[in-house]
Amino acid sequence: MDKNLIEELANYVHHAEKKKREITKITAELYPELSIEESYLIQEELIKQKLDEGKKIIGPKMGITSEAKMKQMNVDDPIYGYVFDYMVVNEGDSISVEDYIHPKVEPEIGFILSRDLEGPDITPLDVMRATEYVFPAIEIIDSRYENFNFTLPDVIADNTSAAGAVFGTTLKRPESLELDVVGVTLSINGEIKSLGAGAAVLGHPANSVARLANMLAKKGEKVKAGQPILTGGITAAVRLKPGDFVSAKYGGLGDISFFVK
Ligand code: OOG
Ligand code: MG
Repeated sequence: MDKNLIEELANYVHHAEKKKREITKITAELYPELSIEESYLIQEELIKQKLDEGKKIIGPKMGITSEAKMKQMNVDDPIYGYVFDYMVVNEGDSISVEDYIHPKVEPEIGFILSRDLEGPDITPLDVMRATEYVFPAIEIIDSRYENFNFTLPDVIADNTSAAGAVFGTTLKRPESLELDVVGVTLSINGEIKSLGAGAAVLGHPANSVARLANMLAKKGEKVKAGQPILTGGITAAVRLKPGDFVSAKYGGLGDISFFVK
């Protein structure tokens, strides 16, 4: 794929994010033959543009790791992207829908490693051994594509819809919980909108981190110690509107909440 085209397509999604205006997916007309490998090249260029603007990577995120997400988005393979500093929302704060295109939220389980993990043969056990803490999180996703409609290469090029993250402050040692049976409820204005358990994420969220390490190894990269890692939405994502009070409650991992203006 030509370097100019990679740049042009990265600009296309980057501009949509900045202008908060939805765009037609890349595979619709611009470049229907976009492959997975090419889409990660566009994502890399997009990340580089953000870094060049002084934005900082907070940590990696996995996406499409649960059946609920695969069904909702009509795509079927785990993918990764990056959460940046400007996306972080503090617990108890407010967000404004005007700062996004059509934001949705999804509950996730996060990991922080005490040492780097370098694929290609990382196992979930390696992940558990290298994990310092697990924590609860709510991811705010905001596909830049019309109606959240995309193919796998489209969403990879769009940094996997990354737009916001609320990191919960309950840090637990991984062996103190059975992460696969940690339950979560996601409520809007006190009404439960979705629920699930850690096992929804590839059987166990540690599998998601192992998968991330093994995917990054193809690029000669690793999962770094100290960065918060999002393992993917446990449930289908829920659309936000002004006036919403969002709260997620986790078995043994505390609660997270924030307001929407
Ligand atoms: C893509 C992002 C997926 C997850 O946790 O599955 C994701 C999307 O659904 O727009 O972050
Ligand atoms: Mg997510």
